[in-house]
Amino acid sequence: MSNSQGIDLMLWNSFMGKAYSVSDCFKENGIGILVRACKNEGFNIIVEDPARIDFYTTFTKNDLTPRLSELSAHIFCKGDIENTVSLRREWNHLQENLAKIIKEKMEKYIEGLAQKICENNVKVLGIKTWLGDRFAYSEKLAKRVSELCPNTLIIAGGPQVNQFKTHALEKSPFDFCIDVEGEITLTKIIHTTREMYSQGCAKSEVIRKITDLAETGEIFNLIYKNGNGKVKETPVKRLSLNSKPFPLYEKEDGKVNIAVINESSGCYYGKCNFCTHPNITGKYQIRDISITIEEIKETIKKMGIGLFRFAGSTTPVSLSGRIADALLEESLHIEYSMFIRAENRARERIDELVEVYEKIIRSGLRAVFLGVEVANNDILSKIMHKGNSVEDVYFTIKAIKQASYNQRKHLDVGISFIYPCPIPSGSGISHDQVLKENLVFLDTLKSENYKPDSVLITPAAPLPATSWQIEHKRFGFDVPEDYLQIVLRYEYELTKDPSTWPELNISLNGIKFLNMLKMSGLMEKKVREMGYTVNVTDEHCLAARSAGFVGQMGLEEFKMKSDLALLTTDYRFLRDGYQKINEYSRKLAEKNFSSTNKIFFAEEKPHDNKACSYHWPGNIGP
Ligand code: B12
Ligand code: SF4
Repeated sequence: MSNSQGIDLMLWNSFMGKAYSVSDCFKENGIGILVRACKNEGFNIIVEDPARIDFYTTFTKNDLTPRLSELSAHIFCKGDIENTVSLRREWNHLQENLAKIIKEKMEKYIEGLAQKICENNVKVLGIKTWLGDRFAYSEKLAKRVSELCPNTLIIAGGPQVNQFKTHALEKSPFDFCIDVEGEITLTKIIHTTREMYSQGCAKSEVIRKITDLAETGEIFNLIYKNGNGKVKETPVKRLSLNSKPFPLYEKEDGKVNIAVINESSGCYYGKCNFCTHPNITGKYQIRDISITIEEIKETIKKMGIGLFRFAGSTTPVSLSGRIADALLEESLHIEYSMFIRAENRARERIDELVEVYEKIIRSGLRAVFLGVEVANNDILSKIMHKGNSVEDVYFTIKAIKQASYNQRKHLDVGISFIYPCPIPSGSGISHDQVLKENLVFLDTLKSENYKPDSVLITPAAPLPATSWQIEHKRFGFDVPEDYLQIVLRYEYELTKDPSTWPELNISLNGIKFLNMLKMSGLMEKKVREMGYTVNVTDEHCLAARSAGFVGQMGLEEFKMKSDLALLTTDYRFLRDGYQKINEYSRKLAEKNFSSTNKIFFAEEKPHDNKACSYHWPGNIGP
């Protein structure tokens, strides 16, 4: 059967039946970029992106929600100690039932989606894969589509493929995976598929043709199975960040109006033994500042968005300082957050750092997130290979906080620790000592009035292609044979008590994973007792502040209510919060449309969504 009519591509943002994190519904720049690239090629495409609060609300609606909300108020808010044991039992029971309900809904959803793919005669199904259950459901959809519509080519890409590379195809029912970025390879495959289907070829011939292209080195970034079923990957070629298309967003798409900007990609350091980011993003790149500013301006002007998140894994102060210069020069009003890394020689450079950060804050920076990992120099250098000392981290945090005080503008600093972590052999350092040093570090910052706004703690785990994974024995990890296949589908929910997480059959120096989780939980408890807020990232801070939650109490309230919304599936708090964020983002954007501002265009009124709905970017559906 040939497949020459119909939709060229359906792009599905994989989903697991309910919201996972507050940031799920932010604008999707990765999909937006692929949509732009496909539209430029003239393809007929459909985007299925369930990460929208309205969709979540109707999809997840179930009879357990009211009772879960009631229970959560007793267990988590009122601290109803007397009844907590029995209430918790009921809570856990309902959570199990909820999981079953969600699973049934997902099965129906997958079936419906597969039917839709058939009815629309979709030539290529592209899946943006994420971790855990979302990966497992991506596989389920792929399997069902290949049964129902054997002529649809199934291609997976996105963060989970970027992280697991060939392992993502080894035991999965996709036809191909695309590594790192999809613009070139995906469009090439769609062209080939279109052409071959128009000549009446079958999918098996298309697969053979693409495999031949891979074997002869004519297609990059492709993960495929050769004639013997062996999974291979062609060399990875990256587009220069400057030539990457701007994302094409649908106007009223029900997403949260915080837009991601590719000011850089990856990490300029990229040598930490535990970190998977360099593997996910490939070679580090900085984009020309003029292009970054152009994208920000377009997003303000055409989408009415004033809130941004930088995509780089660590934006160095040398880059953010120059971006700030350009933002200030153009008098752009935006607010944004980003990942950073402690600056080297921060003690000697403290005055310079305070000065640059003051400027960056004036340009709109409102939240940063950085890894401390551990407050012990021996471990930082020998185990983490972090390239920073504890002193660097301390003085970087101090500089940022001081700059924020000087500017009288609040900036949230989130930091993360890995505890428990591997320890250099023969060093005599104990986990208790590490815990103590971490707490002393936090206590010092607090007593000197440089207290970070949030602390995130996770246990060590060897992630794919990191030194911790490749040389796991050297670092004291014991992992099962099929470890990467297990982690590929491992589902954990940060909002849930780690003791309810599924067992991961790994250990660190004989400490089983569940006990490692308990150790992280202990550090978390102690950090809370010191008066710290825990487990909030920069993007969550940006969201909380934009939704009107101020001070530490405000952040705590936002965190607790959003966690409860995720746990109970009663999404009213998220829906209200997102509305406030969108309003705030729009107001920020409007500030740029005063008659004196350079990006003001008299003929357009971008703040009036209805008035300009015929403008860019239009609809992305076929
Ligand atoms: C910005 C960001 C987001 C944004 C924007 C989404 C985005 N673009 O991915 C928001 C805030 C929405 C987000 C949310 C989440 N994120 Co996030 N995010 C990032 C961050 C910082 C940058 C991503 C980025 O902008 N990359 C640039 C864009 C252009 O790349 P891209 O989206 O991957 O898309 C390209 C390719 O992957 C490929 N591609 C993508 N999809 C597809 C599909 C097909 C078919 C093909 C062929 C190719 C392809 O082509 C695209 C264009 O070049 C990264 C860390 C980092 N520095 O990389 C984490 C990261 C990707 N996020 C991560 C996670 C875990 C999440 C969340 C699950 C929750 C969380 N924060 O913990 C949610 C899930 C969202 C959802 N819908 O369910 C993990 C991913 C781990 C994993 N293996 O899944 C990362 C790596 C951070 C980390 N923990 O280390 N995130
Ligand atoms: S942990 Fe941070 S500094 Fe280290 S390689 Fe990863 S992104 Fe870069």
